[in-house]
Amino acid sequence: MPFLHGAQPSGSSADRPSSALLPATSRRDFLGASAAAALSQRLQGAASRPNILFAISDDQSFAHTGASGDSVVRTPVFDRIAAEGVRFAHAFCSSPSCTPSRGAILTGQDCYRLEEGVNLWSSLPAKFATYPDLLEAAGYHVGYTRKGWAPGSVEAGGRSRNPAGPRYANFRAFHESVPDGTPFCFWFGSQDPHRAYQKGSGLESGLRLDDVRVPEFLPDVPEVRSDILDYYFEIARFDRELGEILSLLEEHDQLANTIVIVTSDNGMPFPRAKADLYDYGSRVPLAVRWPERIPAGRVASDFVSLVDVAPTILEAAGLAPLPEMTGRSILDLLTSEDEGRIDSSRDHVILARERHAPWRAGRVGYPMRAIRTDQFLYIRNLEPDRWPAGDPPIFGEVDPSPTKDAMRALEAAPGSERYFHAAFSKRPAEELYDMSLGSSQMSNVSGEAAHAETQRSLASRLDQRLLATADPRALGHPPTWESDPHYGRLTAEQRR
Ligand SMILES: [Ca+2]
Repeated sequence: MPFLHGAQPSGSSADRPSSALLPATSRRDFLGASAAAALSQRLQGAASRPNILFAISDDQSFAHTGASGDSVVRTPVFDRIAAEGVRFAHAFCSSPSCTPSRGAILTGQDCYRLEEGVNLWSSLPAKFATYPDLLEAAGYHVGYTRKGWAPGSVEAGGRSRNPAGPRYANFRAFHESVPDGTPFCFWFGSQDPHRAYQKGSGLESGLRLDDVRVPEFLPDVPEVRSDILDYYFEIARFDRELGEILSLLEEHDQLANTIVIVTSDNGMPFPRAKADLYDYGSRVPLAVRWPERIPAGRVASDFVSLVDVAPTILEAAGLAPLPEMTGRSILDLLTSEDEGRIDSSRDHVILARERHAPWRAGRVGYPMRAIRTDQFLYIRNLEPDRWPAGDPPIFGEVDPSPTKDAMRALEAAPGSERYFHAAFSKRPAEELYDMSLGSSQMSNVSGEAAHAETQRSLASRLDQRLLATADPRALGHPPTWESDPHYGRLTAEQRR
C-alpha cells in the first residue's frame, strides 16, 4: 500500500488529542513551567532549526542494505542517504526487542533504566521524558505514523498519547498540518520487515534463491533462502515508502534542512537473531543525511547505540540533552570531515535484554547483559537455568517461521543439529566470541585459558558501565516487573 496516500485504515483526527490542549498537557508531564519558559526564551532568535525525519524499520539487521554490501536486497533510498550523508557500520540497539528498543530511542536512556519499559508489551512511565515531547515544548510540530513506541499500553504509563507523539494517517497528512515557519519532527515507523510474511513474495518479486547469502548461524536450505527473500521483499517496501517521503520533501524544497535518520529497532526475525544479543539481533543499519551540516559519503566505524539518537536530535535542534540521558550525542561525528573511528572513546556498546514474549513458566524473562567491542562480544546470562528462546517445545520467543520449522527438522540431523542447539538450547552463564576467529559468533570461547584475561577485562568494563548507568540488577535491586504487567493478549499456556 502506498505510504503517502492513506495507508492507515482510520484517519488521524479521531486519534489525535486536541492540538490546543496537547502541548500544555504534555509539557506538564515532564517539564516545570519555568523550565519550559526558559527553553522558549533560549530559542528565541535561534537560527533556522532543522526538521527531523526519523525512519525506523521493524526487525532489520545491519547487514541487509545495499550500502553495507548486500547485493540482493533492494535499498536504493537507504543507499542514497548513506552516500549523501554518513553510514554507521557499528550501530546497535539498546535491546533487541521492539518495546525496550523504542523506549530507549525515545528517552535517550539505556533500556534497563526504564523500569517495566524494559519489557515487551509493557508501559513507558510518563516520568521518562521523550525527545518528541521535549521538541514540542521548544516549538517543534511533532507526529508519527504507524508503529511508534510499541507494543504496550500508552495509558498504563500515565500518558495521553504515544511517546512518539500525536498519530497521523501518513506523512502527507502530517506535513499538511505543519504551520508555516515551524520546524517539524516526524517518526515514520514502518511495520516492515516484521513477520508474518507472505510466503514466496520475495521469489515472486524477482529475487533469486541462488543469490542469497545465508548467515552462518542458519542452515543453508531452500526454505531458509526463500524465507530470507520474503524478509528482503519487506525491507524493499520500507525503503520505497521512505523514498516517497523524501520526494515530498524535495517537492517542497525542504530536504536540505531536514535531518534524515534511518535505522531499525532490532535485527532480523530469525532464530539466534531478533531477541538475542548476537550481532544479527542487536546490530542495526544506521545512516544520517543533513546536507547543510553533514559532509557526504562517509562511513564511520564508531560504536554508537540508538540510545544516542535522542541527545543527538536535541542537540541538533539547539537543546541540551537531559541529565538522565545515558546516550551521548553523535552530532560531532555527523558534522566531522573524518571517516573510520572518529572518536576513539567510542570503542564499545552495552546491550541488554529482559522479557521478550512471555513463553516461560511464570512468564519470566531471560535477563542478559553484554558488551560488544571491535573484536569481542561478551554476554552474561543472568538466569542460565532458563531457556533462552522460551520453554520447549514451543520456544516462543522466536517468531514462528519456515526457518524455525527447518531448524526443528534438523534437531537430530548429524552435522546440522548445531543450528538448532545454538538457537534453542540452554546456554552457559557467560559467552565470549572472538570475531578475529570468524564473524558467525557460533564458537563460544568463554573459559578458555587463552582468553581469560580478555574475559576478566570485558566483565569488569561491563560491570562498570552498568553501575555507572544504575542498572537495577547491577545495583542489587532485582526487578519487581519481571513477569507482570503484560498488556498483550496471553494464551492459556502463557498464563501459567
Ligand atoms: Ca522490532
